[in-house]
Amino acid sequence: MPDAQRKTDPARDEKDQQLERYRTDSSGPLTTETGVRVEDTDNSLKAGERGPTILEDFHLREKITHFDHERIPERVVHARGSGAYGYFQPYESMSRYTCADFLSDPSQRTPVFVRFSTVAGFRGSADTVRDVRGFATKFYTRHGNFDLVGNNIPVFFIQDGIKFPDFVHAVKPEPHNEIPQAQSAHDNLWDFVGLQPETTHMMMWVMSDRALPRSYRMMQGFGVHTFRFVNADGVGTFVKFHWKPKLGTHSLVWDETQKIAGKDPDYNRRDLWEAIEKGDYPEFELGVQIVPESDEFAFDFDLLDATKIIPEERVPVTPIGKMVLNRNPDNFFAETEQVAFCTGNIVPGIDFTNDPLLQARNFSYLDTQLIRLGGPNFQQIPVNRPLAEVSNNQRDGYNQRRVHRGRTNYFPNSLGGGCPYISDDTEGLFRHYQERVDGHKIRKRSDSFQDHYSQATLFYNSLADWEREHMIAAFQFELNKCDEKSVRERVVANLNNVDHEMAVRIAKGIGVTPPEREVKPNHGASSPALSQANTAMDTISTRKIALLAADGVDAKGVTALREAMAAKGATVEVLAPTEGTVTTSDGGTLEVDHAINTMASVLYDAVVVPGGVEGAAALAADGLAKFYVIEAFKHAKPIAAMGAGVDVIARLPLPELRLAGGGDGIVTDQGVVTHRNGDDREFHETFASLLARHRVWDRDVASVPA
Ligand code: HDE
Repeated sequence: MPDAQRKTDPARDEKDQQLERYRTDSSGPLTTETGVRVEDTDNSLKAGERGPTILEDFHLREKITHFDHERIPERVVHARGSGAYGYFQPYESMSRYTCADFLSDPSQRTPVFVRFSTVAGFRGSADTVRDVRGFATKFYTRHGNFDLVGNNIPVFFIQDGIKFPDFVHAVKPEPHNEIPQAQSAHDNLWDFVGLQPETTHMMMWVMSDRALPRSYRMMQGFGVHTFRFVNADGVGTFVKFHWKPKLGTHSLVWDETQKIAGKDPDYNRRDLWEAIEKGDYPEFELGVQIVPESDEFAFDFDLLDATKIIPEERVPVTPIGKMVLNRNPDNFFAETEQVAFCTGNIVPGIDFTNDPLLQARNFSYLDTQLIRLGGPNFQQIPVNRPLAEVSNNQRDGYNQRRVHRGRTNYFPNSLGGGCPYISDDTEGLFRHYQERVDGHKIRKRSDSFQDHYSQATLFYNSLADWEREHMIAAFQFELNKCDEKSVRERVVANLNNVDHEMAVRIAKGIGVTPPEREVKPNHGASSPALSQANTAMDTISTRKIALLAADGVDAKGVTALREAMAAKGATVEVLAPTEGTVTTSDGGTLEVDHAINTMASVLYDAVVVPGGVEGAAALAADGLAKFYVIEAFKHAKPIAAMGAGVDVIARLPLPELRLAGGGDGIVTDQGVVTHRNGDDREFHETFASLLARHRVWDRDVASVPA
């Protein structure tokens, strides 16, 4: 929403209104930070026109000093990210399980800020690397901020937070030469993985397509840990949080991600920003898996072990509300960079469990903000400020923005009227869940955390054939990047515990002797909910289609396709040799959206070759245009061709395809839909249904050059 419009919009939520107090626009004459107007900001104060600069130049000193201090330390993990505001609204009251206010009233909207991120790369690294994605949500509830700091993968690399520095050191660039950037494909990571079998389940997910999301709007989110709901009677229930994207969970392919990293390193960031600017607001449904405390030991894994999921077939995910992201931040640094998520930020009705990963996180996030944001007052930064009233005796410190009045800053006091006081009012009061704890102090992993393989096998068994192929190729790619043979061997030996046949295939692709024997038979169980083949595939909303055009293009077919796709929420962009317009076969003009060489097929979900004899002939002679189609084919994207555009496809070095001839109607083969008459509703529907399925996985792409 444009700024001016937003300021007058009555629907602005409370967080937006609160932020309004801090927004500032550039206006008026240029001044120093102390409000003194300056006459010149291009020339420093010098002793003579060609003389030395004088120390007295307060404007120069202030300007340069401020600039010198513009950077803050980037996040030690999740440095690269993008954020947006929105709201959360529950479907019905959850008061049976939790007294959380923001889950109690279906008419209540709670403002949120969400930050999506990659983990390993530095702040300026590319978006489309193979990595877990962070999915952190700050709910500005009436009873304080609740931060649900999750990932797009439901399990984690390690079981105990004390291993986190080791894991992060291993995955980050190697310390001697700071190579490679934002890549897990290097010796150190796989050395750690091979020696630390608890990473196995998570590594299966990271090698799957989950680590290559098409969009932040098309990935799931998970709280990962088992949390606790606590109701007004103090009764606790275990919960796992799930976010499900309305647009389905879809991924890119590996070759594509690597190319996008060069063509558009901001791919996911841009996608999120543009969708919100256009009014295509990303939507996610929040669901919970609810486990009564009496079932704490009913599973063959430990609920406190963050390397495990609760299969959805065992405990279904109950949808409890939806989140809509509808506003981009005004300033990246002020909001997205300075937002401070802390797992310790919980509200009445929600509590922790003894998951040792979660317990360590509760320490780490607060600690990291102190160094990152320069002291203990970071909750006063506008994006972090709660909407709930804040009142306590915490005082002073770097960047204190409050002007506390009065003479008392201690509790109890009588001189300050006893304020702030502890109230008897139970509304919005946080009470710790009264869990009985009894044990010896001991540094030991529970035996119930020792099975590192059953769920890795479950995940493998649950994948569709194409997902397995992608995962095996990913293991091979990453391990082939490891120079040390012993590292590759150890990883293969470990994977043999997951599935023998898989380990043999991976070994064969990385120059390692395949394991001879199966360690234990694959248990054969699967969980369909884990496969992306079973995600929502009923919409093409916000998908981007590249339409290649040259002078002589058939305008009628283009317009009809464009309108049909727009009606379903997708966008068709016209790419031509230059910006401006192309001449259509009927003598008109067609606006060009982008010069073909500034984009690439990897930045689109599908490619269309339109009709028009002259236009098609020009495309057939244009190497760049031809490459769009070949590459889209390689990446399993739907392709459509109309009229003479079909002849362009026919001449490309693609596997044998059935294409529409003169007398044929619509012909679809391997996701390539062709029709001699493009202006046809059924043709559009066929193309749209291919696009809704995201990719055409049963296509033969191995021999296609790209
Ligand atoms: Fe984090 N993690 N983490 N993490 N994490 C951080 O906090 C940490 C873990 C996650 O957009 C840091 O503010 C430890 C699991 C997200 O600002 C730091 C452990 C999950 C974000 C930190 C974990 C996450 C972070 C770095 C193991 C998914 C980005 C900067 C005990 C459930 C939040 C910061 C944002 C960020 C520590 C494990 C998700 C250092 C010690 C498990 C989404 O505090």
